[in-house]
Amino acid sequence: MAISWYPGHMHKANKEMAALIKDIDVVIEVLDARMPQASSNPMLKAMRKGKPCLHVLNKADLANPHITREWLDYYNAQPLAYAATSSKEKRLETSDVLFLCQKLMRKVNAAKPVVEETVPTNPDAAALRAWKKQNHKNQVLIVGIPNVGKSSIMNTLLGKKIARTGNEPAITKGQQRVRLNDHWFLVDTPGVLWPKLEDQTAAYRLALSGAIRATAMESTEVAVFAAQMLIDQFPERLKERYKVEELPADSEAFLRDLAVSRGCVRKNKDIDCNRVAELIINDYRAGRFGAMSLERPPRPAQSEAPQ
Ligand SMILES: Nc1nc2c(ncn2[C@@H]2O[C@H](COP(=O)(O)OP(=O)(O)OP(=O)(O)O)[C@@H](O)[C@H]2O)c(=O)[nH]1
Ligand SMILES: [Mg+2]
Repeated sequence: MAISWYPGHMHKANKEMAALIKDIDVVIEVLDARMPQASSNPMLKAMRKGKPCLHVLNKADLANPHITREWLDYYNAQPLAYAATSSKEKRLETSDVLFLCQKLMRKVNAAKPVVEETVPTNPDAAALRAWKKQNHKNQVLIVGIPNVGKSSIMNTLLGKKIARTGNEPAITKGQQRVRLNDHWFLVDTPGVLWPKLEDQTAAYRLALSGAIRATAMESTEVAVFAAQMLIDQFPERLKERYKVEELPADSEAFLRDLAVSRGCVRKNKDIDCNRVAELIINDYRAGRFGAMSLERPPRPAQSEAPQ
């Protein structure tokens, strides 16, 4: 079954974000550190064009730190962008975010053509302009896919629990604007996906991460995807977690064996496919296979590679 989840509330949230973005100074794009590419929303990318962006690789505790470093270098090399990590153990610091946002705004201003200020002849207009300049509040928009940790980051930055968080997608229902300090405001937004998830491998990664509502995916298919990915890329972690000596090459055979060994069997001895699917999906989401990254940043084209 092709995975797709774009309910009405996301369409509405996207429209509201598009309307707001012109008044935004910096966009914080929260990404899943295990899968920054799959969790980067192409619609948001198009929407924020020209706006400086701080890419936050969240849930870094669940990703391979060496690969996360590669992603940081990848984003830091992009124009009008910086990157930072945030994890359960080491949350993003407010001072770091303010420092990076200010650096981004200086970059934007440096890139702007110098325009001679026209002196308004009307003294009221001059006063209004000066007042507006003095009282301009910078706004940071926090965006990202569902369940990636946007509201958790906002709460950390504010030092108190203002936004509701939870381990399921679509917890945040509407925009929430709060004051960070005298000069900066933060706007939390509902998690959004895009109408068609063209890359279905990426869609399965998103489903496995918890970005897709359970009713919009077939958990048994996501479990088969997870098992195959673990057999192919992390076989030792899989053996260690479930205490098995040998792995079958086939993910469905693996899940059948796992169901039997973990008691995911009905009274009539049939395998309880949903229970075993939940088991492996929850183990992945909780990081019980250890920290693992599913994606590496794209390599620079041959001609751009350093000699
Ligand atoms: N392991 C880990 N979990 C995290 C981290 N940050 C947030 N979480 C968990 O991720 C889940 C989702 O967090 P939220 O902050 O509600 O995510 P959100 O992006 O606001 O979600 P929506 O509002 O539903 O789009 C919660 O269970 C958090 O505890 C992190 O750095 N590491
Ligand atoms: Mg939220």
